[in-house]
Amino acid sequence: MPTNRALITGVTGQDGSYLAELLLARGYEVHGVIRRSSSFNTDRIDHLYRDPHEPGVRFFLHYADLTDAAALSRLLHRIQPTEVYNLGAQSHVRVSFDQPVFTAEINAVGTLKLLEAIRDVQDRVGRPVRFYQASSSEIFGGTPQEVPQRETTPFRPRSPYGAAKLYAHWMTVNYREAYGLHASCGILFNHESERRGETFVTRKITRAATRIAVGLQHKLFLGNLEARRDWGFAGDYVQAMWLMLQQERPDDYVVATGESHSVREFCDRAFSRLGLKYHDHVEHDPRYLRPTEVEHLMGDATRARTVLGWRPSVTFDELVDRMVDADLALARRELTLQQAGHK
Ligand code: NAP
Ligand code: F7E
Repeated sequence: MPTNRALITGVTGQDGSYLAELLLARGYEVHGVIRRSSSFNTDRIDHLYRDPHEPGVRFFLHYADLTDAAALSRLLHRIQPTEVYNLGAQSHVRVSFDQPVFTAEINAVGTLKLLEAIRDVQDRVGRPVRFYQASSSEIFGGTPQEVPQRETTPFRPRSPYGAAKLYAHWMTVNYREAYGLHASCGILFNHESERRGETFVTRKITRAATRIAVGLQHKLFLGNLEARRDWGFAGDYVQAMWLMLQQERPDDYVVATGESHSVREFCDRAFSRLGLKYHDHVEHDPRYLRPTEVEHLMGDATRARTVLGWRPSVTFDELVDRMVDADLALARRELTLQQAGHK
């Protein structure tokens, strides 16, 4: 019987899938929250899933939702996890301007519902539950901007997403101070991978550039090319999440590479790897602009480095290259299927 039992909300997402892999490799029993969907939404974790009737299975999935306090509470009482990672969210900043109330209900109040359920189960069972909150560099927002941003930088979110994440951040800090919960916030800067959702700018670029390279499309429409982000590799960032919960004392940590690049630079690198020039294919579409933009995010992860011993292992160029290479394989497969009349 594993002594470490983790519950992950958002297990079907980019980070959830890498975190589940990490925890399983470390011998944990892992429980993931999934949402009911009319189509399959478990692509990123299918390789981890085994029939629960088989012996030795340590990965389990449960239906619940961050808006459903009763289901969260029931799940916590049933599983009695030693660690809870709250990664579930409406995570798209642009979409949060279209659905601000929905975003707040999941990202802000959903986190509060989970914190309340943890407080309750901890009191009843008498065993501590360690909690990780997926905070975001979007809580810094900006204007006037302090660059680089660190744990002491003032928060000034510029989107409904950022504001909802800031509420969840402060509630996590409050539960730590008010109830002694071992609760930590990872203020993570942008992190990407070949598993990144296809409407975030990095993946949108690598998907389009590779489809253009094999002749499946010709143009890519983007918004603000001058925004700068601190882009790291998601596989590195889930290590930092785990390390936070292994500390004797809970705290909040910036997790970042310390380097920033513009969206234009990302396009340049991605298209160049394919022997293309981005300005021959990229066009502007104002629909992808945000009512309020965060112009420059770059993190100072000194605390994570000194206390957790955490360091990023993938450079910007390596990140772009691995995403392009993975998407090129997908684009080639798509082309083959199309040529065989399957699409
Ligand atoms: P993601 O790929 O968009 O995954 C989000 C996850 O949340 C998915 O599993 C999604 O389920 C789930 N979810 C959405 N609504 C939910 C609800 N109402 N109840 C339960 N689960 C729900 O996001 P990610 O990139 O892995 O990011 C993980 C977390 O870190 C998020 O909280 C995000 O806001 C935060 N964050 C991300 C970054 C980044 O650069 N990636 C940086 C800072 C912070 P479905 O698959 O069913 O949609
Ligand atoms: O945009 C610009 C856009 O949507 C990055 C989430 O994981 O990281 C992510 O939020 C930049 C912005 O990520 C397009 O205006 C230009 O300046 O890839 P993104 P994000 O908004 O930084 C933070 C840390 C999180 O916490 C979030 O969950 O790229 N941009 N043209 C575009 N962005 C998109 N999506 N699409 C475009 O066409």
